[in-house]
Amino acid sequence: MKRVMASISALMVLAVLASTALVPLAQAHAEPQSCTPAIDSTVETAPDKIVCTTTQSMDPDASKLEVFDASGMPVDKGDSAVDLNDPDRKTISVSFDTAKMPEGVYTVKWATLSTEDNEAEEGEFTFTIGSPSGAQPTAAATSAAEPTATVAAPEPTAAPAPSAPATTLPTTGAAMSNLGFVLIALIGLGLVGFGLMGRARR
Ligand SMILES: [Cu+2]
Repeated sequence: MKRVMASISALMVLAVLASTALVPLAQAHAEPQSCTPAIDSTVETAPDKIVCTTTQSMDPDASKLEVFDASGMPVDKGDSAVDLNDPDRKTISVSFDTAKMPEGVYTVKWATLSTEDNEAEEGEFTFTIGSPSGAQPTAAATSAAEPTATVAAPEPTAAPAPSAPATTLPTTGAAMSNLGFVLIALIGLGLVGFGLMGRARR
């Protein structure tokens, strides 16, 4: 009987390890994965566009990028489009009116509809135009002095809010797929347990 218990607890440990290993496999909607300019990066001059690849395929009619300066003014040309030349539909871009883009922090707001799991998701990230160190605080201070600063003020607080569901939702998804796995593992466990008990009785 001791051996049976030992086998069962060993299997339990295996089940837990296996379900933990599955977590990274749970993809999180059609979220920007890598962009040019890169998410949170600092570039020296205004790029003529931003291009992002996403974790899942997008519905071209329900996915877009919009880019705003620190005062909340749009700086993109409103031509956001999913690249139809990418058969995976995982590339999206929007071009910039670079005349509107001095040094400063720019917010990219994205909204996507995944054609893989039919889930809509949105969020935002920033990139900065300026010299790699020191220039950003100056740029921020300059725009803060403008009367439009009140519009810009909610921006930083708004940033964590949209990303909060983004981090919670995949976790729920992962938890659910783990639950499924754990159930299967438990059923397997029960079968093995019965088998061992049967053998032990003989
Ligand atoms: Cu999803």
